[in-house]
Amino acid sequence: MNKKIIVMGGDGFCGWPTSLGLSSEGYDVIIADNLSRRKIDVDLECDSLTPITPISKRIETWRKVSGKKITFINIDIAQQYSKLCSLLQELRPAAIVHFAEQRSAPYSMKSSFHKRYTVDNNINATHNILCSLVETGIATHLVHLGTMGVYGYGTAGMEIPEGYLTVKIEGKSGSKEIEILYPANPGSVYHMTKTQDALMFYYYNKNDQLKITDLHQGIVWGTNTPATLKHVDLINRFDYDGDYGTVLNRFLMQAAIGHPLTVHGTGGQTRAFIHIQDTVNCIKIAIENPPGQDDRVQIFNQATETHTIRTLAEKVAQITGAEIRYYNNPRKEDAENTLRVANDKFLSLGLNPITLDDGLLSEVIDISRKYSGRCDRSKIICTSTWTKDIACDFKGKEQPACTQAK
Ligand code: NAD
Ligand code: USQ
Repeated sequence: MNKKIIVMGGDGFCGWPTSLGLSSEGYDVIIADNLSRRKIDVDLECDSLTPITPISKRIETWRKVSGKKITFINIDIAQQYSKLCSLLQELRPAAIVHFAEQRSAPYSMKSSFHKRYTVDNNINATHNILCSLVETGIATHLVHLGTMGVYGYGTAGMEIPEGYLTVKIEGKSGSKEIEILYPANPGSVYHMTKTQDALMFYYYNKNDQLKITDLHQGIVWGTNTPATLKHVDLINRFDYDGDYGTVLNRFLMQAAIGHPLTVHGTGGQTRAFIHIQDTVNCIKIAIENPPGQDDRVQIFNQATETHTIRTLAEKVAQITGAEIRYYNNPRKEDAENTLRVANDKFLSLGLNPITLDDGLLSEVIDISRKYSGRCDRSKIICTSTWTKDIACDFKGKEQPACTQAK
């Protein structure tokens, strides 16, 4: 059986623990990454809170502790098309896991440079993979990391289905029901690239019968997995800065270093979450359950629970005694929304979700405390605003603006 998997973006926050997880399970893992995320840290004058080691050291340490080999290939998927084709032709992997995109919404909104880079990088990367699969003609299953954000964060008034929506079309000669891709509603340039990815998957599946699974993932929290805990040199990255840090990990880290929790707006935004170990579990499940030859794009919602940002802040404050502060929202997003997400497919395939109540919040706090000396407090506030007229708020308030007005 072909156990070869190329993990594109395998040096990143989700990609590294996934690579180790798959390697532990006996897959032959090849990481393809251009290390752009590390270079962006240099540009932003910021760094992972955890001290991540160079990719060569990561791989060598993994070989020593597990006895397993991971190969690293430095390639820019968005730019080096011929190299990509040669790689696929030579390796003929059973699956490609595609993490290799610029994944921060705030980074994608910083300036026209950042908007254009995100579009160029993400759309070219995805299109190059699709095009190279057609050109080489290899029968590889593409597993892509998409986002819950493709559905938009308004109140849908229904449970968000897994990718497709049944709609009834009323015409003069009668009505009929069809299934369409759930209407795209991106909330940032980054999220827009993910909605474009979905359209490219739809097309290449229809035209070339490519086997594709698109995982609409929620916000990932946590840092370590059993594999990254095997040695300190395998530690996963931990982003805490205003561009790349995601909300729950940021709150846990802020509490650990005595910074107020930075709630945007009223904190009434509801979002979907998943622990990093469940990301790894879901990807293994997706690899092992490819769509059939003539199936349409398979879409799974990869999220295990939903919470408002305010609830998360209150939960973290309750555990740690941290102060909560409410900041003018740097983003253009609904102040409040409800969100219900179907995730039956992963549950039916055996996912046993890790939730916030499973005690792993304190693990993230402990890691944050351990590495608090590496934190640059000046990088915590989000300074990337969705439009030029939104002012940065460095101070926040004790109560959200709407509560104060009452
Ligand atoms: P990350 O930035 O930590 O990792 C992405 C990796 O891809 C990096 O190692 C980077 O160097 C590499 N990369 C980017 N462009 C590349 C290119 N052109 N060629 C080769 N390598 C390239 O991001 P992450 O948090 O691990 O996210 C991985 C994927 O999962 C992204 O596509 C993201 O949209 C999706 N996702 C992440 C989250 C989350 O909360 N982190 C949630 C939902 C979806
Ligand atoms: N937020 C705060 N305070 C903070 C940081 C964020 O209130 O200090 C709020 C934001 O305004 C937003 C929510 O928390 O309403 C989520 O923000 P986030 O930065 O945690 O997540 P987001 O920008 O949506 O992006 C992250 C990943 C992205 C992935 C997405 C999944 O960076 O790659 O696609 O989560 S989802 O949100 O489901 O679309």
